[in-house]
Amino acid sequence: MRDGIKLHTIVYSPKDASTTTTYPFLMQRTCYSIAPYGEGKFAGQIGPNKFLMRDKYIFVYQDVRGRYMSEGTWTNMTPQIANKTKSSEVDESSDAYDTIDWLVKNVPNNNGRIGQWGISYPGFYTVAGALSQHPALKASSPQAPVSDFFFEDFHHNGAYTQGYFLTFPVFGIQHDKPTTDNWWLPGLIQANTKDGYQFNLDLGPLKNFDKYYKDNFFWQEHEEHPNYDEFWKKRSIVPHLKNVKHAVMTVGGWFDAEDLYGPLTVYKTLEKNNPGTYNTLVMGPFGHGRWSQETGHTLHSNVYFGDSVATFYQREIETKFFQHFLKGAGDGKTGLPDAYLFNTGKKSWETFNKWPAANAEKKMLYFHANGKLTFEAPKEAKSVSEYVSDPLKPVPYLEDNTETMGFTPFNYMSEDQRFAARRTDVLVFQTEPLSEDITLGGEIMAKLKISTTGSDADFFVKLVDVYPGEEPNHAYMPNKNVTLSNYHQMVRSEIMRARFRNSFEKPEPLTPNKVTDINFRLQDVLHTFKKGHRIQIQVQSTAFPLFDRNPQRYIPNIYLANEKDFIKATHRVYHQMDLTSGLEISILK
Ligand code: PG9
Repeated sequence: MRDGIKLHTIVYSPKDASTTTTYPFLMQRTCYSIAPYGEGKFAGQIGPNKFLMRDKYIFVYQDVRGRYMSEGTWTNMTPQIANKTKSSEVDESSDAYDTIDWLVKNVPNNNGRIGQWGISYPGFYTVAGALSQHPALKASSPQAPVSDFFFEDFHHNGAYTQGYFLTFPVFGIQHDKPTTDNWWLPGLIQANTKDGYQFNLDLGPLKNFDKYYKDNFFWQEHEEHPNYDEFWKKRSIVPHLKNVKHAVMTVGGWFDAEDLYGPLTVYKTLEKNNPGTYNTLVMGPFGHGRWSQETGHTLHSNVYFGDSVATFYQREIETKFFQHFLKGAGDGKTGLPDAYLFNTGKKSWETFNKWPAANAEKKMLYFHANGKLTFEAPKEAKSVSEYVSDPLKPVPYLEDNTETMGFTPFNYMSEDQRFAARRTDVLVFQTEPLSEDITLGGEIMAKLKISTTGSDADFFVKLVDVYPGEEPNHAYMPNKNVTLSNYHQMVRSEIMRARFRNSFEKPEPLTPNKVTDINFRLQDVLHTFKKGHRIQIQVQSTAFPLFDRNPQRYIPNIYLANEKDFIKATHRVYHQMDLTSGLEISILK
């Protein structure tokens, strides 16, 4: 690299490459190792999918700075340097530029064009690489890209994603020299339970993680930066998404529990800042990165979406994108739409010439007394729902315990929510069975009027598709203890930590018993609620251990809160004429 650091890079060249048979590059840069290392050692599959592998490219894999066999110092979400002038000023864009330049000039029989792709953290490196401005870079596909750790992965709207508690060794221990080994393994928490709810509840306040992570620099950085300060802001790639001239296809999964904010934000920001640049979005019925793995019957948790959906994406969308820009005319006439999105209710692909769709109509779904939900504003003078939230008995974020000691959450994004609907600390508002299909397509805003006896609170809002009682099970139910009759399918959810309601940089306590606006965005959806189904919205104040518990008494830094700081509080949600609450949704006719 320009600062002298060497990044370990593996190049797989087709055997028949020659001066008359040249190939483009397809590159992935990653923090997760490019094993297997060494001459003659080969991965089972190379490239984004088997179609591109068979179609033959020069596939390139690189350990990013500070990871595995590469030199240098690791930092999470390498801060992007906008105007680099000195060779000592390096970031993932400059490392990508220097790598591309070396490849084009030193790898024989290339056709002078390079594409890049990556899922999740590699998706972030793809976005950063897209900002490199290297003339040989013709196509980038950031997939489930991490864009900003304060709004996805480790935090959602400032609430800490406690479901990530096992991952800190991977990201918070420097390697002392290039290595092919997983140097961070000894740092992993060895728990003697599979029940993550109990493990985290027994652990108590977040400060008790210090017994595992006191030497983990990424955990310390969480403790030191509870608000959206310079530390997190400079690690967001979103403000830099300008002057992108080559083709970008951003890919995500509607049920991605890790990076959903990223793909949607990257696509929309590129669209806004780079008019005229080929910029498209693909969103499938997938969990994190599962569009890269064909499973035959395509399910997420208990929901079945059809067969070979990942193969369709790989063959008809991803392969065509790269072929066009790396081997073909490269004029943008790919035949692919601006937005290729899977409708998770109709269970079929739909195409749009822009997203959010031009014909989306914003409408308010209002909460009402007795748990009703309608498109009409409430007329009552006084109407409120309340619940007692107890951080010592938090609402589980899902009923199935098996994923709570996993590295990251997964199933909850479409999991059955009826267990929560039956709790007294969860508010439920739902429509009558629909007389016709209603398609929600686009952005969603939660608009709540609340008050609380405490001085801080979290509001976790869930958009749920309630199936009719006669809904039959499909043929591939992964869990024999679940019936789709009256299934409360999670469609979308998001948390808002009330202290950040006016500013993520400057948190403010709530004034006890004072009516306060809590407005926040849930990530986009494309979901048809079918005739006979109900639209349901749930509101709760804990979702554990997906998110850390709010003490509900304002503490400047929750990472340093003590047991005694956690208090029960009564939260009220107003649904009356002058104080309405509900979801602003986008309806597609
Ligand atoms: N975005 C994913 C992730 C990041 C950090 C911790 C855990 C997961 C990913 O890179 O897979």
